[in-house]
Amino acid sequence: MSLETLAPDSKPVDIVAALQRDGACIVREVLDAETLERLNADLAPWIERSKPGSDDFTGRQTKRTGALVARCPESRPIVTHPLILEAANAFLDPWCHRIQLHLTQTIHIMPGQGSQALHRDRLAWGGFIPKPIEPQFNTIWALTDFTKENGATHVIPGSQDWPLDRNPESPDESIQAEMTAGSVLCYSGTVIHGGGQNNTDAARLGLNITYCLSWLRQEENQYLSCPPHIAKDLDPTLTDLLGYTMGNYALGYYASPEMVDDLPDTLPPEIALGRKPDGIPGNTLISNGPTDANVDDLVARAGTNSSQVE
Ligand SMILES: O=C(O)CCC(=O)C(=O)O
Ligand SMILES: [Fe+2]
Repeated sequence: MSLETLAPDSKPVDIVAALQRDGACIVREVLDAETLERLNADLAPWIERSKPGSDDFTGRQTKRTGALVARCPESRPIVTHPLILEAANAFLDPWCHRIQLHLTQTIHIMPGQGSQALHRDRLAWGGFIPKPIEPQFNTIWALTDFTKENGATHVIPGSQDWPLDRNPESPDESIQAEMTAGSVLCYSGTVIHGGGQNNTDAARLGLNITYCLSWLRQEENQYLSCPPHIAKDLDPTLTDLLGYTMGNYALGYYASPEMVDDLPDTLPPEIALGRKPDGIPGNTLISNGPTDANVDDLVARAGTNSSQVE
């Protein structure tokens, strides 16, 4: 049993192949030292002020910090990292038109924290998603080195193929994702894994960024963690991932909170951010509603005038 470690110049298809085979893989040294330093400096004040978890699963000696897209500009290029985003899109493509951001969270495992219960992240949806559908593509970026001693993530390669009700018989069935800072562990929503025990006197810091099918509810509510007044200044690649775009024909439109005469009540979310929708092929909601000709007018009336963007 092993976890494949890919080189930094690997292709998205290599990650997808490893995830399909093992449920997880490491891509080593994706972030250079300078990027890592900037990222850690941006995150540190937020982690500093975060409280440890209040139950055993989140970890009473573990600090979790979210809303990273809104709070930490340095996290944004990590969320949209081309290698990872392409791999996530390719991996989840069989089950959706689009993917979206599921959560952003630093996981700061402090000295004395025990192992997290092994689990599958897809249980966030309560076990209702049929087994053949893979809902999720996950990453944990190592922001400190991940070692056996400091709590490197445990993974059971191959467990994505087990029946969903099969649990590991012993923690020894797992292996740990040991990797240097700047490397990233990629894993599916179905593979069994969990945070490790920290036996050292320094914290283990991971940046957990996960993606899911755009027709599922997000674990971290991105419309609240990154509301329109912040999202409107972000890159469209990022705002599409947050969910400010149609997820499918008829999925994700909004109506202006005030009734505005002659305004379609099926507005694509981009209008609330003050910009044109990208649209998705065949989306007649968009083509029947705001067209290129009237989109500026719509943005003026429904977007920036809306209380959602104030
Ligand atoms: O911190 C880790 O290594 C894993 C955390 C995890 O799997 C979770 O919180 O769902
Ligand atoms: Fe997890």
